[in-house]
Amino acid sequence: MKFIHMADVHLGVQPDKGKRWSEAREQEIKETFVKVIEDAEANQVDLLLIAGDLFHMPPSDGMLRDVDYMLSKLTNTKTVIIAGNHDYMKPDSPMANYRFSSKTICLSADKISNVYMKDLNTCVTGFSYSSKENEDDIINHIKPAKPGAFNILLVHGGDAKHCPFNKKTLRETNFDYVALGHIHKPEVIKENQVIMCGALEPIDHTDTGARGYIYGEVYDGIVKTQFVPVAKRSYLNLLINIKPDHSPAMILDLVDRQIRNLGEQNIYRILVKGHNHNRDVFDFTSLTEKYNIYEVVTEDSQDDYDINQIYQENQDNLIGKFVNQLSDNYYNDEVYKKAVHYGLDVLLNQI
Ligand SMILES: [Mn+2]
Repeated sequence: MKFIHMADVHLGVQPDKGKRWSEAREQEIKETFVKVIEDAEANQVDLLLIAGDLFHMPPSDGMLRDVDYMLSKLTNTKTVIIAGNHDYMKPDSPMANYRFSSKTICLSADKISNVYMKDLNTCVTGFSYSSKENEDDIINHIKPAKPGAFNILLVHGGDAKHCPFNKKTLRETNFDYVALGHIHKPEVIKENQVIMCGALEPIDHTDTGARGYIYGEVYDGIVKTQFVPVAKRSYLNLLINIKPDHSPAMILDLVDRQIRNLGEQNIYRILVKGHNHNRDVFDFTSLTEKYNIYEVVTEDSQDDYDINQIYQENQDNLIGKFVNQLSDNYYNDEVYKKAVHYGLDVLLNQI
């Protein structure tokens, strides 16, 4: 039995509203979803598991018809979906009443149910959300429904307000595979058995790193899984540490080079850290026009000097004498404060 496990596709989301890549991202998320369906077809996968938040909001009939049409291209694959906290399913919602023409089953809301596929001797147990939150620790208590079959648990959750679970309990599960969704960062909780697959595409700048889906194969009850990165872009944090001999032009060149190395398609946060010795002004406008830069965060550590500690450690030398002479007015006069910082920049860097 071959399966694909994905989650948190968030169809319909427009990430980073107002940024120039925002609309392209909405489209890319759809394209990547289609890519997974193509992969499933190419590999003649038996089962496609979608562990919640396929849609960014409760889907309309039109959105469901679109997805149903895409899934109907699968000749060999059955799809099992649950609704998550974003695409939750109220009893009167289009999703609760939709009849799929593809081989797709959406598990019902709130009450645990299961679907047994005789040809695959596989049973999927799980439930959909009917509202934005579900604080039950239900996951810790669900048991496999079909002894002798390959039992899969399909669940959306993992924080206090969304089906909290205990990782230790999950590691001792009697399910043969636990397909988790909700947390956008992928995590293998137990190798080949309990996996948070992560979002299919990153949705915001906190979703750093590679994203994709889990591909699994089961032979004689033994599961082997692998992460398949398919996201078209990543969010990356670029940490730039300023050194005393850096100039603004050098820093800009360095960032430019790093972005070209890491991929111009990616979306960057530039974090400029360290002590800005020369009080340089960094203007990233030229790079912001050229690349996808979410934001530039400059954190000058010029106030990091601990004057008391520096004095204690340097009482016998020039640094201690210097601090001592100017310390009386350090906290109440900005000019003195600056003078001490400029002086320490020079003195401390000579040691
Ligand atoms: Mn979610």
